[in-house]
Amino acid sequence: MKKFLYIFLAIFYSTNVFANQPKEWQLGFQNAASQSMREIVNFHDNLLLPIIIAISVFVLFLMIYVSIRFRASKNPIPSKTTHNVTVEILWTLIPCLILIVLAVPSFKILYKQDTIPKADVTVKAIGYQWYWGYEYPDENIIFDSYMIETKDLKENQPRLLSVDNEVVVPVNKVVKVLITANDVLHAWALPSFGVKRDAVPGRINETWFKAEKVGTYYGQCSELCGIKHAFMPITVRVVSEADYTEWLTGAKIKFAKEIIEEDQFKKLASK
Ligand SMILES: [Cu+2]
Repeated sequence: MKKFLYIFLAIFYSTNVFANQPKEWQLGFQNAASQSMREIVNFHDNLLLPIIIAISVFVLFLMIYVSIRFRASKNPIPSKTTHNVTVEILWTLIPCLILIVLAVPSFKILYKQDTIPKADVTVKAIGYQWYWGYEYPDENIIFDSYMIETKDLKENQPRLLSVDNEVVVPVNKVVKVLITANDVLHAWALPSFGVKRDAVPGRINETWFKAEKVGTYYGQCSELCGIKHAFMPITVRVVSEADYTEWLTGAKIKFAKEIIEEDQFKKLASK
């Protein structure tokens, strides 16, 4: 009994413990950190879920009703009714109307996500078996991002979600993500931003997000890509504009894509 009480409490009080990563006994979505995710959650919680619950309850009621009302013991001679025009029109029309009611806001959200605003930062994510590689095409930065093994985890680093080199982006800026893969299909997914796109070899998909809160956000590869599919997490650190500029300066040296000339190196280092 005590165990159930703990589970119950965990479900209802765990919301604020870890804002940006999955939590134990989680039922709903992760907390939204972008406008698009807020719209997705709103659509799901306030429209989709009530309709689904209403349909399920209604069907359950009908099943219980017919089981009792038309049970064999009370109806020794079964009815021969096969058609009822009114009922048939209703059970065709009502589901159609429900679908239209769902489709309109759903497509609205979908198309809004599909239109990429002018990007402030562009990041290219490349899926490999089994880690992610990142490039900042405008900044001459390239690096690989491997999961940290459980034994090497530091405090506050969630298991199976932390990586050695995180993607760093500025807060409240449009980040365009170009997604591709080098070997097999992967998918770049970050629940808090409402972002999920397939990484297809030989093709570049794109998506975007605008993170509204500073923090660390965790995602995972979401396309079954082989034996270590579960071990190629995605970590995005959203930082202030100033911190981002500082990170860029260091990263341009540490993760330089092309070899930098000595005087250029000095120029960068002196910044
Ligand atoms: Cu993968």
